[in-house]
Amino acid sequence: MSEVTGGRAVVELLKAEGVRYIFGIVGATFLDVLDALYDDHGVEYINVRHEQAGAFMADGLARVTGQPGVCLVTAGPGATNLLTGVAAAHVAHSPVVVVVGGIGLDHYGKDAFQEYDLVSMFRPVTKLALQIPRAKRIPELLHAAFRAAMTGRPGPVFVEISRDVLNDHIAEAAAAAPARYRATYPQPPHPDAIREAAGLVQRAQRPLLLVGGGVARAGASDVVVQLSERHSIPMITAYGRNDAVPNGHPLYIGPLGRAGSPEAAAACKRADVLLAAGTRLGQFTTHFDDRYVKPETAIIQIDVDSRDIGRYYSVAVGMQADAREACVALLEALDREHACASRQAWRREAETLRGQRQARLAAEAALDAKPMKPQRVYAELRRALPPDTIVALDAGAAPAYGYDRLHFTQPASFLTPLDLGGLGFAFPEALGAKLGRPDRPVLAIHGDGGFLMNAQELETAVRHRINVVTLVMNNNCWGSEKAYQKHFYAERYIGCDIGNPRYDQLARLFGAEGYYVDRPEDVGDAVRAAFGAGKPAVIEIPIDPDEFPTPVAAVRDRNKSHSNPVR
Ligand SMILES: Cc1ncc(C[n+]2csc(CCOP(=O)(O)OP(=O)(O)O)c2C)c(N)n1
Ligand SMILES: [Mg+2]
Repeated sequence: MSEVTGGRAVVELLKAEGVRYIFGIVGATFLDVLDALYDDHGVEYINVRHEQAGAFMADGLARVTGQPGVCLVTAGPGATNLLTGVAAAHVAHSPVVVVVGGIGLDHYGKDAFQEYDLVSMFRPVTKLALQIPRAKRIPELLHAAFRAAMTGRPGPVFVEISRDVLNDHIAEAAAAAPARYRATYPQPPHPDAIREAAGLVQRAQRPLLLVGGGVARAGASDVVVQLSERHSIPMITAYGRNDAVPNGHPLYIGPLGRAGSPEAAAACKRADVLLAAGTRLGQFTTHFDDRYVKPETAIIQIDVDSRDIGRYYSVAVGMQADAREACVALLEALDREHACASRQAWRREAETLRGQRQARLAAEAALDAKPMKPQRVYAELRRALPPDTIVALDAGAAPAYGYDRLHFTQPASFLTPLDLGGLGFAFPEALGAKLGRPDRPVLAIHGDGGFLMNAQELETAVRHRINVVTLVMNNNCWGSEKAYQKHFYAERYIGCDIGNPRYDQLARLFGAEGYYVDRPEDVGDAVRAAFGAGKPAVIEIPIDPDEFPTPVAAVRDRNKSHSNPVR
């Protein structure tokens, strides 16, 4: 029987999962995997300039495709550099699969060169972290990793394989198709839960759909829209999940949460039944208190993971199920047995709130301050961006205005750092997203501080021809944090002001395209030119350095809460 190296076996297993790209930086511990790619162009190694960016890329690809995003890096610093990106995947429930080439087997336990307990380091940010001790166990344990990453609520996994194990040989065997070793069908809801939920919705006077990332992941947006239309249930979205339903729909009010829309918050306060679909009701959506979600509101919570059902708010019905399966069943139950009232007054109320939001945002198109207000930048973007654009938004004050100001027409379009809130996320995330969806325009939105954290990936983008457009709103400061010192520390600014190169010029030095825009009427043209440039492009826009929203939560009690609504 013929044999293959452990490295080749890893490649075959990745290919059986449909993996097209692997992100990382070359290292001596996994050359047997790389060598297997030399003649095999089914998988491309995207050699990045910092492993953190590679992890964000894998996350971006996984978020827009639902497929595994794979990183392959070396032991020690190669792996530790990944941690922040893997944490981003963890909060986003992204199936990122980390493979680390480990040190030689003889050196484990000796504090050898680049030896760290990586399994322990990665355990808190993954669903499963393990070592593969022998070559013959590579198929079994990689299957375990993919099973964990891709089933239930997805998430990242970590696999360390010693260089000796990768170099060893195992019997050649065809890699099994995913359906042979893991569940590939979605989880249906319990019929009793559907009956109870349908009864509650039917009796409600002001039911409201709060739509989360689980809906987009389950491909349930269309069913949610049908539920909304057929049974007069207006829609709002969870924080950073604006793309879960088409924003142009007349029953969509806006996004709930910290930098979300006040109109969505008003609707949430009025709801008597909240149908929370595919959302864990996390901190940025709800603040974990009763400012939006009222104690008298009955909550129906649908989540594929029982861990978060009823965790922050007690529920009237807790339903563990795939969001699409649950919404289809609920729709059928409501259509069949529970003729809902037309709820004309509630529909009108929702439409009025939607109209108020649209008018508020439209008025920002008239802001003509120089340097520009970030709000005006978003008004121009709404006009210029193709409707199918994927947007990756960084942390920071200027990016955060986007939570309420960007419009989406389809799922898997809005990539945000979510509960990680990490800077430097958006540009590499956008690069991964573009590899996953080359057919769609992809835009990264950054402040000046966050962009320079991973700007080195301009070189990767140019070399691999990943044509993403990046917009940098430059206020020469760490604005989101400066806001605290402005409002609560009597403008005693420390650690907040920074200097920057001209980012349009920096982009050109890397071989990308660069634009500098300081007049609002030129934003649209620059965006269109950048998307047509045929290479990666950066647009720098100087913005008003004094425009920071007040950190609202902190105003209530500076000593108790330092949370910033726009971070
Ligand atoms: C990796 C990381 N380091 C630090 C922070 C804390 N932080 C949050 S927002 C922010 C300022 C961001 O500045 P910039 O990217 O220029 O955007 P701006 O707020 O100025 O619009 C900082 C330092 C963070 N969220 N992530
Ligand atoms: Mg800034």
